[in-house]
Amino acid sequence: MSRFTLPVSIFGVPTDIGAAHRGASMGPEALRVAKFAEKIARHGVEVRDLGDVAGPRNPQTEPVEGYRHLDEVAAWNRAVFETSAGELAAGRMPIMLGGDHCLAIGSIAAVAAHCRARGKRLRLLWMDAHADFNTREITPSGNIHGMPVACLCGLGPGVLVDLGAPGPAIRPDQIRQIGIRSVDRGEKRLVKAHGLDIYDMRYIDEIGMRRVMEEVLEGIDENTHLHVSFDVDMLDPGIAPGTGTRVPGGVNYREAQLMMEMIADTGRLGSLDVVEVNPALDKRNATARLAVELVESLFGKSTLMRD
Ligand code: EXY
Ligand code: MN
Ligand code: MN
Ligand code: MN
Repeated sequence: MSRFTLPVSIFGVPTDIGAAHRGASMGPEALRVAKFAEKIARHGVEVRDLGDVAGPRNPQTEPVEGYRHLDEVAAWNRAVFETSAGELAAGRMPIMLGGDHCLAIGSIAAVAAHCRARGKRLRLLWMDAHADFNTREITPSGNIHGMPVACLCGLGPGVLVDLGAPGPAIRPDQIRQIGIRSVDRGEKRLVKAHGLDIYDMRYIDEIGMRRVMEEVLEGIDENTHLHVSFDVDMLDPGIAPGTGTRVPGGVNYREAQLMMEMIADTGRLGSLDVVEVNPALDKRNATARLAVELVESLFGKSTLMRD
């Protein structure tokens, strides 16, 4: 039986509104085809699929004052916020199936508000090839999926920063970024200025994933809510080709499994995003299937050997 007491609610967010490549809008269905809900349920968790939230179509327009599709991104994120907040209030664990990574602004703003109201400590594990810490002044693309961490830390437009409550949803010291290997020039300066804790691929190579995860999970206690924001481009493109922003030299299969297993061991997972699965770029749904397998490990799949 699972050690997790929280029942799970999954919901899809079928949009690529914050991304450069079209196709992440099909991510929720690809994950469902890979039996996301059914496979988690095997680990003794009560799972409900709420279906998809709705939002505006992708107008595919050029950036305006540094942001592409800002109004549409805000509308989708409001819908994500409402859904996540509702499930958290009902005592359930929200799992967002993206969609692109801009949607984590809404899901994490909801988690931050929930933690503040209950006096819980929030720790955000940001699994990604990218730091996602651009602002309109420094973005090379205007794509808002390159900006969610900055927005959550208060650097961004009011419609996104103030989504849950006025001001930043989270402080940099609550965040750990893992798998990073592509950071833009201006973005590098900004992450340093804000003291983000980045476990990049070089650090993972040098000290190994076990020690990285020990550091990442250090200080977690029974009052901690862990939010995992899993951008599948953290994974090496050789095992996860189905994503729009592939960067060579990513996390390998066993490293990824170990990350999930060590998080499962804490028993503190409170909410999850699985984003940037793009079936249009995938091979036989391999990336969605791998994502589901990794999420199974987050729910204790591989702990059987140790019981
Ligand atoms: N840093 C680049 C940009 O801001 O355009 C690429 C961002 C890709 C973001 C993907 C979702 O993690
Ligand atoms: Mn990302
Ligand atoms: Mn990424
Ligand atoms: Mn560090």
